[in-house]
Amino acid sequence: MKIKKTTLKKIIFAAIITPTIVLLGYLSFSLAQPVQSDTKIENGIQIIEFIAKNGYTPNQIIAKANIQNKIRVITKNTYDCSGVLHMPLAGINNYTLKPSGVTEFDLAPQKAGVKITGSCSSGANYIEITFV
Ligand SMILES: [Cu+2]
Repeated sequence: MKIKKTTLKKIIFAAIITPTIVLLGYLSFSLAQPVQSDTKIENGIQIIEFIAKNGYTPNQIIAKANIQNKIRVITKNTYDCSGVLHMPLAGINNYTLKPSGVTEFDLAPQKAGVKITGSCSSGANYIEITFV
């Protein structure tokens, strides 16, 4: 049996293009799936962690919406003004952190799109938590 050249071209085309489309479709689906965040989950609670020393590191955090949170602030010989944290939407009002150690604050689940910002006592250092 003789296969026409055009038929052969169609077969090759289909053999290459079809898997490519399937692969691209799968990739876009899998990339769209889980929400990317900078946080970790411990015992079902989202931990939003940053370091306070000469500012806040990181100072932009993506967190998951609709889950109970804990804001965890780590200090390491922090004697500058970032040791006083002001984050009113999280109920933290000019809170003086211990100079070294871990301080945790409970934070209720937040809706997607909410941004909680914070600053040091002088307002020079900034941190932003975005819920997605
Ligand atoms: Cu400051």
